[in-house]
Parts: sequence; structure tokens; C-alpha cells
Amino acid sequence: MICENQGLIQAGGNCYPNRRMAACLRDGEIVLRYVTYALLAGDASVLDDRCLNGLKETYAALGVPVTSTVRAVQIMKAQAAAHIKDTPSEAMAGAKLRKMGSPVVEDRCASLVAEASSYFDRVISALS
Ligand SMILES: CCC1=C(C)/C(=C/C2=NC(=C\c3[nH]c(/C=C4\NC(=O)[C@H](C)[C@H]4CC)c(C)c3CCC(=O)O)/C(CCC(=O)O)=C2C)NC1=O
Repeated sequence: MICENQGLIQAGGNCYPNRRMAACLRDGEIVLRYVTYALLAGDASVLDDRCLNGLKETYAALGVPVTSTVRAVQIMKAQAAAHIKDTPSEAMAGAKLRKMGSPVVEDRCASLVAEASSYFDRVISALS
């Protein structure tokens, strides 16, 4: 997200200075954590109630840009799908490429990928 929009980390950007960058990274982790909870529960209510409830208003009040937030969630969605399918991108990962070697069943875990994707989409629609 930052690579695509360097203005975020320049004076006036919402990830400037480091304090805001740290808050943004933390928010990304929070979203991933609640998406994980939803996956484990097979239900989005914990994501809705404890993470997304009021977030759009909070972000609006703080001037956190929606388009950049949505882009970050889209990137996490794509990464999550690649990890569930155990098909990380060699081009993106470079020397850090690591395959989990976990058993990948029924059409590369298509139903699990679809379920995870639906929770990321829920985050995007709650913020849009
Ligand atoms: C458990 C549920 C929960 C959520 C979801 C949560 C979000 C949350 N993010 C916040 C701030 C923030 N969130 C961001 C996030 C970003 N800025 C960008 O440019 C990017 C697009 C994006 C990261 C992808 C930033 C920069 C702040 C600090 C804004 C400021 O203080 O000016 C704040 C204001 C208080 C604080 O700074 O900690 C809250 C409440 N807090 C919670 O307790």
C-alpha cells in the first residue's frame, strides 16, 4: 500500500510520522486477527461487533483514507488466499519465499479461500 502511494509517509500523509505508521500496521494486524477469529468461529459476528462496529466513523474522524485502507485489506485478502492455497508468489516473495507444506485439499481449499475472502470483503464494505 505504501509502495503504491508514497504520499502516505510524507508530511501530511496519514502514515506520517512513525506514530501513525505504527497505528496503521497495528490496525492491519487487528483486521487479520478478527478475520482469523471469524474463520475459526465460522461466523462473522465477532468481526462485526468488536472490530468493524463504528470503525468507518472513527476513520472519518481521524482522516484515515478509505481508498488506502481498502487497498491494504485487498492486499491482505490476496495474501491470505495465497497462504491458504500454499501458493505464495515467487515474484513477490523473492528470497523470503516459504511454503507451509500443509495439506491442501479439495481444489486448493477453495471453500476456505472463499470463506476467508468473504470476511475481507465484509471489512471493505463496512469501511466503504
Ligand atoms: C479492536 C478493534 C479496534 C480497531 C479496529 C481500532 C482502530 C483504530 N485505529 C485508530 C487510529 C489509526 N488508524 C490508522 C490507520 C491507517 N492510516 C492509513 O493511512 C492507512 C490507510 C491505515 C492503515 C492500513 C492510523 C494512521 C491511525 C492514527 C491516526 C491519528 O492518530 O491521527 C484508532 C484511534 C485510536 C488510536 O490511535 O489507537 C482506532 C480506535 N482500534 C481498536 O481497538
